[in-house]
Amino acid sequence: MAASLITYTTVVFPLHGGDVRAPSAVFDQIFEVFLLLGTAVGVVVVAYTMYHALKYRDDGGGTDPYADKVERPEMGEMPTGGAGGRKVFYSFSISAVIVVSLIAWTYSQLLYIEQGPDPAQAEALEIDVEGYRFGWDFVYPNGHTTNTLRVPQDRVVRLQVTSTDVFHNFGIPALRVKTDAVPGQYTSAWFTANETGTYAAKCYELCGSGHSLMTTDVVVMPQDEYEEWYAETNGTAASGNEMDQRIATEATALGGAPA
Ligand SMILES: [Cu+2]
Repeated sequence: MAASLITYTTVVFPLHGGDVRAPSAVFDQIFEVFLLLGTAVGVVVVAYTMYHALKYRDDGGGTDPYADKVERPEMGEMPTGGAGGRKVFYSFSISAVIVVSLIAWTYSQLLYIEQGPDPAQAEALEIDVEGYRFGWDFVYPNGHTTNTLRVPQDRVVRLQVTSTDVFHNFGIPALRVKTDAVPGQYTSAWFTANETGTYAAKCYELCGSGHSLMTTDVVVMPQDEYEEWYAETNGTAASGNEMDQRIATEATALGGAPA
């Protein structure tokens, strides 16, 4: 029973990406780690400075209460003390350990973003993205082309991004996706959205007068709704509305009247 249930689940949802760590989670974690560490270092440094500024402050009496306890550096000579360089050694080595670990960890996280999850673990939905002045075409595996990116929830989506005219840059800020759209070549990006909803995709490369209008919707749908929608796509053109919209945009861009 359990085995057949697993087989059934695998057959019905062969491409489940809900367990895959989403790029948004990765970037959020990098941000949190840097924020926490930066705050901790800031607190230590400021507290240490304040403590000593208070402790060794001029009390106005004209006398130095620490005169016989500490050796004051004279003008032109190197300060002594610091326990034979131990303090310098500790602060250098602790800083080095923190910085090197941060670099190594961040790099490993970015490698994951670069490579994407193991394809054997989560088979991806492949969508071609074509930027043009001024809009986006999304081409599905069956050939269906649309201006609104619809994707299922909890599934790895791999984008192959290109441009049909000038340089563009495709980005979905909420899902932490961003990659160049360069004519004549494909760049790839991937994401997985764990929550349904409508997100915004934008162009991030100044590409002409309509650049700021080069925004479209990314609709993350529940898996079954997505399957239903996808089954109804005829495998060729966009739905009437979307195609009309695109023709209108292009006609406006060319300076003519909408077709
Ligand atoms: Cu653009």
